Amino acid sequence: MQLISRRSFLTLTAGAVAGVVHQPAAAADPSTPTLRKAFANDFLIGAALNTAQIDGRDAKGGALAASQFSALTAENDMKWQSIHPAPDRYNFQAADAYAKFAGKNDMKLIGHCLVWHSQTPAWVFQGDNGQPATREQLLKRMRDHIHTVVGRYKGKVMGWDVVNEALADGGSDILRDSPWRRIIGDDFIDQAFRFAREADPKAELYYNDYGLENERKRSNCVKLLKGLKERGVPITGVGTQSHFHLNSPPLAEVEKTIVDFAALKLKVMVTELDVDVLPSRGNPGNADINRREQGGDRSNPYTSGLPDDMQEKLAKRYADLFAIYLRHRNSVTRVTFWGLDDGHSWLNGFPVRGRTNYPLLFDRNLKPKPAFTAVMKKSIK
Ligand code: 9MR
Repeated sequence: MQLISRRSFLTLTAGAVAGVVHQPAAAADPSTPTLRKAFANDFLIGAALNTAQIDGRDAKGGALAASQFSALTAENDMKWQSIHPAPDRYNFQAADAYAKFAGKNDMKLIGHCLVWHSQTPAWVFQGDNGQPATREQLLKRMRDHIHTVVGRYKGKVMGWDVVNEALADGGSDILRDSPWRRIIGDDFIDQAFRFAREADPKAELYYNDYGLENERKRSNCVKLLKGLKERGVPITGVGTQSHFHLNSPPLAEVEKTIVDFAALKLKVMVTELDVDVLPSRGNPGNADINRREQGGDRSNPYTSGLPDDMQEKLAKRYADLFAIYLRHRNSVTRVTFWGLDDGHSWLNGFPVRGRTNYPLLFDRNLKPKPAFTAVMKKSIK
């Protein structure tokens, strides 16, 4: 871990850090404490970014991201529907811009994601004469897609979320009912990893999912991953998305999740970290994008700002989480936030549309929040 003297840390006022965002990335003051420097000897520290942040339209956001983070994930632009919208049409413009941005700013690029039940166009699963695709047709499509996309970014993408969210949230089956599974069979996961390995012999290959702090889902995940390893499927790591709330999941479950996966001799990554501070009706931890909750009078209480006591609760939650990540720094290879700042979080629209949420370390003006300071403090030995 990089040592930051207590004195230099204490001069880290909100203003000092905010100054970074008004500079182009390259001009950021090298002595300004940043997340990427603070955790440089522990794990990569990343953020999911959007197109405007990396192509120059949101220059302030881009500069903040480049100065603070050592890894980036495209929040949406490398998903199947974005990068391969029609059978014979790939759209690499945005993804190429991420690769360029990562190279220019010395950041590791994470590929998200290759095989997912969501954000995949309907044609992928369609066969001839209005019938569903056959197993052979869909395997060929999967292989072509993986070879084309992974092949293009060989040497540029450090690791791929090869299969995303294949586990069921309930019921008796381990795997989710998805068109991938229905058409190909349970081995669609093995096949995806093998195609990815063919396409890039060196990239890290991950299984990525949410809600793994839930004991049942975690033990199903352990079974799935053990099976992959036993069959010689080329998997390098597991991503625990970590879409959390202030009080759930319990810290003990967060820690157990890391320990259980590390025991499988897999790299463990926190891939989509955020902390929802708004009231929830139930199902916390279920990040299934298709889930919706009704709003109500009390569902959106902080439209004009997050009160100090809530800022402190969020800061404490993040400090507790980073204490765990640091305890397991030998197994945790990356911690990525799902978004750069509160204004750009998916949690403003999920599971209730149109709310004002505060789940990240930077506020809507890109200023560091008390949670940022709390996380930075954890890095001081
Ligand atoms: O944050 C993403 C949001 O902007 C998209 O609308 C949504 C659907 O593509 O996906 C969100 O990201 C998801 C990620 O890709 C997979 N894990 C859950 C994330 C939050 O839904």
